[in-house]
Amino acid sequence: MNELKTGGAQGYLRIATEEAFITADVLNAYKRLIAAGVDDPGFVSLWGFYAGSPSARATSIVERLQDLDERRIGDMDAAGIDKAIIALTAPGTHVFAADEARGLTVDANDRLAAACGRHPARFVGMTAIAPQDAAWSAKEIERGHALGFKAVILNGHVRGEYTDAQKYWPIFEAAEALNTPVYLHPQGPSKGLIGPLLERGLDGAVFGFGVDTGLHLLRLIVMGLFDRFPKLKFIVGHGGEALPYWAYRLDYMHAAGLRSGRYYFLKPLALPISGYFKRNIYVTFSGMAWEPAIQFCKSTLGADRIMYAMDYPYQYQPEEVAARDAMAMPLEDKKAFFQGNAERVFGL
Ligand code: 1DF
Ligand code: MN
Repeated sequence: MNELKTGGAQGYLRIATEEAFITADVLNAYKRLIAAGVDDPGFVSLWGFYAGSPSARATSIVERLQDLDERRIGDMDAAGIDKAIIALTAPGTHVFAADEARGLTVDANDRLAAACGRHPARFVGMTAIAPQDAAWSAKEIERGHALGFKAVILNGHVRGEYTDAQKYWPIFEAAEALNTPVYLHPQGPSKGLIGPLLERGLDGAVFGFGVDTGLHLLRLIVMGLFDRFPKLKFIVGHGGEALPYWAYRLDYMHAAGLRSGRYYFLKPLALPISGYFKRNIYVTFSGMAWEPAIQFCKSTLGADRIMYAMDYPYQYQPEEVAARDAMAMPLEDKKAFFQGNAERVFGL
């Protein structure tokens, strides 16, 4: 295996688009929430592990999440990552009451902006929000944009509520107006969804994250989010959280459901469900270093809609970078995957 280097000798720079960090304050607030017995089993499963386990996986990830300087850049250098697009880790501040969430969110954004200022060639930030307060979040998206952030991180459901409720739509209105993409990132499944997943240890990144996030995005689509905001850009990780593979059946059965009047509350959409994947949605391959899945999305969505991500520090595997360098793909498409699409979609 060739040594991985930054600098683009392979014909493209590598931009990693779903990279995570945490502040000490958010980490401590997670610990307090768990100690207080919060009734959110997905959150308790996830952060009860990372903030509480003595395992090497948990301790090394929590250490790396908190570093926005030499350690992270050293890891990027060792894996040949030129640029990291960094966001507050899941579930962000979505789990807190609104006032606490606002304060932690501002501080996290300020710290990330300072880190991007220290390492402007290596780090790009996403704006964290507190969707509990959508009007405030719309303003924070504007502030983040002014700070130089290139996307908004939406860390999944909001204390069990999905963001297709109209009260959340000021967030999407602001993102569309600034032409800044919304990255819909997983967290533990909502309390209403998690039961049978948690029983078998399937609630986390192994499967439950994708179930919850794919469901969330589908809810937004069928509620007409992208008809209301036709220029809104969404990014979804992990190969599209399985939805591209489902596209045919989603289109067929959604149309059949509409035609038959089975669901009185569903309104017709301007496009089939898969149409939004070709107009509004971009897919990254965080945690999905698997060429057949990447080639499938390239052939069904297009070479201009798929992007590289590592999911640092949760899946820091330099050999996965090398495997994707080696994909059977024309250099032009590989460059789009690793670099060009991220530059265009995030507006770097
Ligand atoms: C995990 C995976 C955690 C991802 C994450 O954030 C995360 C994990 C809390 O393995 O527990 O972002 N991921 O995106 O796959
Ligand atoms: Mn992630």
